[in-house]
Amino acid sequence: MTHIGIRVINPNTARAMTENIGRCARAVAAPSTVVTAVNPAMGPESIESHYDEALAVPGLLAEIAAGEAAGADGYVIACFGDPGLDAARELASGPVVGIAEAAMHAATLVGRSFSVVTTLARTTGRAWDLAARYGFAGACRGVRACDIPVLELDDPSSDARKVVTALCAETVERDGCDSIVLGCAGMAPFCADISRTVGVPVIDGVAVATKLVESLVSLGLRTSTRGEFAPPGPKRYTGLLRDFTV
Ligand code: 2AL
Repeated sequence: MTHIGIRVINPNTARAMTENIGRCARAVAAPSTVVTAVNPAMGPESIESHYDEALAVPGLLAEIAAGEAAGADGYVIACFGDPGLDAARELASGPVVGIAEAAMHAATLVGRSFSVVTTLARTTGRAWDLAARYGFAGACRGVRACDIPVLELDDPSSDARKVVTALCAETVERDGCDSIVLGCAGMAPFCADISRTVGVPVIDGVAVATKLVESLVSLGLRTSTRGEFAPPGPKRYTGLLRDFTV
């Protein structure tokens, strides 16, 4: 059997978070799948605003280009805002799946409704936008914020795991949702613990996106290049972005 190479891209520059994301992806990948977890060399250390998200995208696209050069079969964008997803699809020859779209699709396969539990309150608008974009606004019962910054999720001295678990349990009660979608890649290591506590499916987009990319690659399915997702045309890029000329 041939190996499937999946590049899981954490679009922030926090290396420890990238390692955790890689572990969670490898835990669900088939034995014959090779997961390479990477993060950009430039950009924000965490993505918690529209500004962070916009400035994370060039580094993310550089990682897609590096993956193409290395022969990657597919990609996961491991940040819940799904930053740069459409642009990544224009560059990549294999499938690209964002963790928010993966998790929301999975949620609607295992129940009628879901709520998202995310980090800072300021990111809740983005989660609602993505639910609408993917056609799941009617299934999304709520988006709740724990107000823990992304990098604190990764800090073993923080009580983040307890706080997020409690918020997930409270959200199931308050929203009456059939499942919980974890709204940050930094919550991926909490998924099994939270599942045991809350009594409804808890969905980590890193795991689902990894399995979806693996499935799409094994089915021979890749992003259509017929229209919108055709490779971008040649064009001069200047200044700091001069290396992004395709
Ligand atoms: C995220 C995420 O998944 N990674 C990151 O840096 N920020 N999402 C979020 N809602 O804060």
